[in-house]
Amino acid sequence: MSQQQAISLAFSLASSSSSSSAASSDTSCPSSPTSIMSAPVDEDAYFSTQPPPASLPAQIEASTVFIQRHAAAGRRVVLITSGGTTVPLEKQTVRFIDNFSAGTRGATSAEYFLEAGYAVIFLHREFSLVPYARHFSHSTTGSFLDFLEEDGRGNVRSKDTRMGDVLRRYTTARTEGTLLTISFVTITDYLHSLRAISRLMAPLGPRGLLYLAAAVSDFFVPESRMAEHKIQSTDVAMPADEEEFDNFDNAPRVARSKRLVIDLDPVPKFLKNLVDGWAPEGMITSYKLETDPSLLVHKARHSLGRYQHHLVIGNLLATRKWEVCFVSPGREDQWLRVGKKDGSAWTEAQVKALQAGRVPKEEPSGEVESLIIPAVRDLHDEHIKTSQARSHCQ
Ligand code: 9Z3
Repeated sequence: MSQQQAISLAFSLASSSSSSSAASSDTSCPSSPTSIMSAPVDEDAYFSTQPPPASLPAQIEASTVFIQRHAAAGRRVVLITSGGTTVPLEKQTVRFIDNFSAGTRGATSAEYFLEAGYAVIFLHREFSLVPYARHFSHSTTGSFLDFLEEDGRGNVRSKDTRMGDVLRRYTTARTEGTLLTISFVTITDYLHSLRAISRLMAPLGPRGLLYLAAAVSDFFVPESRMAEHKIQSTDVAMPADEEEFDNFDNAPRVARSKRLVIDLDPVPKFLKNLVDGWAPEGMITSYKLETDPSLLVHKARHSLGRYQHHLVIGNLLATRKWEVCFVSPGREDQWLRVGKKDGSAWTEAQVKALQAGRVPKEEPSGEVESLIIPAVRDLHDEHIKTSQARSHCQ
C-alpha cells in the first residue's frame, strides 16, 4: 500500500467514527476552545529538507491497519513516544548528540495503558526500554540470562517469580494485537513518524490520545550542513608552528584545527502543528522535563499556554520516579506521588525535599505510572464527553 493510499484509507475511517460518537453525545453544550496563538511553524520548510526514515511507508501501513482495526472495535488508541532522540553530526553517522531517556517512562506507561483497555502505538528510540521486556533487559549489573536456569538437559526455566505474570500480559497483548511498536533514532526520524502517525490518528477524533514522553532534542544539524563522512580529528595537515590558536573562551591552548565547534539550528516547535493540524480533536499530553525545581511548574504552564493542548506532566530529572505534577487548563496543579515503602505518609518536609529535587534514600514503593495513567484516562474521559457535547451542539 502506498503512503497516499494509507492516508486516504484512514480518512475514510474519520467519517464513520465521528458519526457514531455524535450519536451518543450528552446534552450540555460547552463553548469551543479559543486559540490565540500565532500560526504554526512552516512544516514544508522542515519536512521537505530533512529526509524521512526509509521505514516510513511501512510504519504508515502498519499504523493504518492497526488504527482502523481498533477504531472498528471501539477501542481507544494512544500514541506513546518514548526514549531520547539523537542529533547526528555526520550523514554516515559515527558521532551524534543524544537526549537523556532510558525509555522507562514510556515503556512503563504503555503497560498501564494496555491494562486500561487502550490499543498502544509505541513510538520509541531503537534499543531503549520496551513494554514487558523492560523488567528483564538493560541490567547494569548482569544480563537477562541471570533470570533463567537450565536443568542440565537443555530445559530452561525462569528463576524469577515475576516472569510468569509478565509473560502472560505480554502474550495477551501479542494475541490481541493491542501493541504496535515502531522505532526511531534521530530527531528527524522522530518528527517524520510523529507527524505521519498522528495524522493517521486524526480520524479517531477525541478517542485518540497522544502521550509524548520522548526526550526530544531542541537543536539539530540541518541536512544541508551535515558532513557526509566522519569528522576528522587528527589528519588536518598543518605544521605545528602554524596552528591557529583561539583562546577567546578561556579554553586551554588547543589549536582551533583540533577543536570541534558544533553549530546547531533550533528544531521548529511542532507541538502547535500537532494541536491545530495533525490530530486536532485528539487529547494531547506532553511531558516537561526540568532539573531546576524552581522552574518546573512555571515552564509546564508556559508550555500549556503556548501550545494550547490539554495536559502537561511536569517532572524533575532527579525525582521523576517518585512524583510528577499535572498541569492542565482551568485546574489546580496536581502532584501525584508514590507512597513510601513502609506505608507511612510523606511528611511535609519530605514533600518539600522531593519538590526541591532531592532524591529520597529509599526506592519508590511502586511505579508512579500506576497513578499517572488512571489520572490521564479520567481526563481523556472528560475530553471525549466535552467533544461529544460540542459536536452535538453544532
Ligand atoms: C520526560 O520528561 C520523561 O518523563 C523522561 C523519562 C525523559 C524524564 P526515562 O525514560 O525518562 O524514564 O529515563 N520526557 C519529556 C522530555 C522532553 O524533552 N520534553 C520537552 C521539554 O521538556 C518537551 S517535548 O521541553
